[in-house]
Amino acid sequence: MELRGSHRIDSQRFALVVSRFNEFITSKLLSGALAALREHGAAEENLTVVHVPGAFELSLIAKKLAESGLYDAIICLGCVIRGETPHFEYVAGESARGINEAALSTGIPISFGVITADNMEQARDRSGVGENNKGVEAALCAVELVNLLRKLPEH
Ligand code: INI
Repeated sequence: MELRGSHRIDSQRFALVVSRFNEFITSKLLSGALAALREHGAAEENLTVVHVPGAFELSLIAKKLAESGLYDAIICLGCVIRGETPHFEYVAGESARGINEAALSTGIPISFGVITADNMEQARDRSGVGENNKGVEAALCAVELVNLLRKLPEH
């Protein structure tokens, strides 16, 4: 047996949590993610966008949204830049840890669309138009996991 999740969207509901810190970059992640979801069939009423201050706050809100039972997947979007962040390791590390913990404890896919870059140039490169956009990647990852979970054998 081989199982794969497709990128087809029918009635799946998504919440996107996006941080304001480095908004110049995160706004591009958000538009990339929304465009990808719409392209694959998402209806407007099934898309919710929630804004948080920074990448550190993504996981708490993602967890609350996952626990609500209103969403099939959560997409977290943020940008942490090493050059401008003395506590880079804490913010980036805790953001990743918290997001994964929220996914594991709720059983709801929560994708990690957080750029962790050494400088602004790298961050720009990862938030471009099309596939070079971490928001697009995180959105498609969430769709794939929702569809894969639907196929997993029940136990
Ligand atoms: N938050 C980010 O999303 N990216 C950063 O680069 C960043 N820097 O540079 O510090 C950042 N800090 C804020 C952090 O996410 C929290 O909002 C803050 O510490 C309050 O909890």
